[in-house]
Amino acid sequence: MKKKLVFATGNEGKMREIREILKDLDVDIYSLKEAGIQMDAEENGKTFEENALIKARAAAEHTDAIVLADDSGLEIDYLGGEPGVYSARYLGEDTSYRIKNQNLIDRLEGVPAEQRTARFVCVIAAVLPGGRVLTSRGTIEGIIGTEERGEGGFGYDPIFFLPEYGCSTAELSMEQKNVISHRGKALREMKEKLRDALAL
Ligand code: ITT
Repeated sequence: MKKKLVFATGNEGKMREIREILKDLDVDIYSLKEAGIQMDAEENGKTFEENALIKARAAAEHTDAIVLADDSGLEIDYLGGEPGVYSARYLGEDTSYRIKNQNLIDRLEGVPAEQRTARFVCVIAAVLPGGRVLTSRGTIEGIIGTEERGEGGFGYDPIFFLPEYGCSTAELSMEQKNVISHRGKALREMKEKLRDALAL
């Protein structure tokens, strides 16, 4: 029988990407909702690593499955790394990304392209049955655009511009984004670690 893997996220945009990236791993993948787990982990860590582990450990209390969690965000150099670990909570958790994205564009008004550098960061934490912990990290570099572009992806994707591709990450297909994204990189590294640790 296939092993069960629960991915501890309530973000559906992330979950779509995760399913695609992990589809060749020999496990049955469940979101928190599908696993019937209700949790409200307080993400009070100062780093992506700490928060990913907080989420994974909180979910692991409810299941014997392999548990993974993703903590990710956007770091804008000109803003001293903001919104960083606060990316989901920036301007309020329920504020639309139209508003969040426009606010960041406004804060960078008049700033030249070479100073608009930014990166998406993704840290994945795994808690294995028995309690062993694994982590992996991926980043993608880009610049903050001067307007929203594209309908794909989620969150800050419409303002995250990739100069070498001439488009934002919201203008890529999910498959294209997964090949180069922070989440794609972190999850492919995690896949190898899980294969080694659990002979998957
Ligand atoms: P979970 O904690 O339930 O997984 P969340 O959305 O609260 O969901 P995070 O705390 O990790 O997750 O916050 C990540 C935020 O960073 C996310 O809500 C987006 O605003 C942003 N983000 C992360 N990856 C992104 C991506 O690939 N594209 C666009 N925005 C991204």
